[in-house]
Amino acid sequence: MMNFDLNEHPHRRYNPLSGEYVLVSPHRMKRPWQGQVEKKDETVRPKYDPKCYLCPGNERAGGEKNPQYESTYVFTNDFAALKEDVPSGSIEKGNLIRAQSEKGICKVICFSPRHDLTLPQMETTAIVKVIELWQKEYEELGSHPEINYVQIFENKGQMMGCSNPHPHGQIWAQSTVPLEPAVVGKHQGDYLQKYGNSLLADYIQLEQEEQERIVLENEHFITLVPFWAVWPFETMLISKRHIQNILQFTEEEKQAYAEMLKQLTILYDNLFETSFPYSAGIHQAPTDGLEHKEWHFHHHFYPPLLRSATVKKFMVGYEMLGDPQRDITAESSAERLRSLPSVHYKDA
Ligand code: H2U
Repeated sequence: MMNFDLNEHPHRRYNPLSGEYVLVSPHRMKRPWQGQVEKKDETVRPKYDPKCYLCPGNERAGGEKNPQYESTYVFTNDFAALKEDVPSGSIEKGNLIRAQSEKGICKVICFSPRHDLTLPQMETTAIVKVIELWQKEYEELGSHPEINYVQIFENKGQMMGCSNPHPHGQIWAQSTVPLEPAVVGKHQGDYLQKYGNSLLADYIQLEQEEQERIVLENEHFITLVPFWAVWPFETMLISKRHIQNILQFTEEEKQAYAEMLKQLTILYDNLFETSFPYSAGIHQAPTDGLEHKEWHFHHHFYPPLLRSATVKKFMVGYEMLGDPQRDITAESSAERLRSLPSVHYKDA
């Protein structure tokens, strides 16, 4: 009988943050690359678009006018999914029908006044301003007595349902901790209690020993394709220091975080020479007033692309009914990302 080999044989990988599994089928894609590569995306967008609802000075759908902002700009979402003025209440019928009202605040953050830029093309100093706005919003929203969790995220690209190419992200803050962070918090808590250490601090150490899945590393942060990644080029950017939230960054860490966000998004754009779509977001401690020592700051990137600028991975069939599945291994994806040029293809 042959020995089990992660690069040869179908296997299930465990995600210690979520408790879920991913089915990996490396035999279906032994070579790191099989698909076509699209031509470079040479689309040029204007610096200012008079029809864009996020550009400075323009009117939004709700009738309000954006100021002539010069770096970042935040406003309350005109079509907010969560609202503050919701009556408290719940409905229960039998053992099976249950609902409870949910209070919250949704905001939109413009990363830059420039309509034509995205994070990889912005200066690091401008990305620092975005981080500072994330900090301000996490603190302010989190200080509301009825806001117990603040989700900062970015949907980039039409493929991810993003309605406007102007560089922007969103924040949804609410009274309940939603399922993903609740589960991740629980697993980090169980780990801390059992082993006396941060789950992600121990994981970083393992990855540094193995040197197989690391994509980028600087003094304060590490970006890797997690062993249990589901999306073909999924990554996690993790703070080396065991901190619970974005407010605990030192000035140096803030700078290093901005640099890594820029470097990572350049690699992504260079992979298929296109403005790389993704959903990305920060997972950090709830804002319910408790200490949450178990939490370790990290930023997820979930990009849908698989083979080229247009061919994405579908989460269908077995994946909707069984477990998520991938062919290309996390190790091959990390190797591909690592080997890409560090200069954006549009500047090369
Ligand atoms: P996307 O990043 O998913 O495209 O979302 C943009 C958000 O901007 C979306 O949530 C909001 C939408 O509700 N929006 C406004 O708040 N005002 C507008 O004038 C248009 C869009």
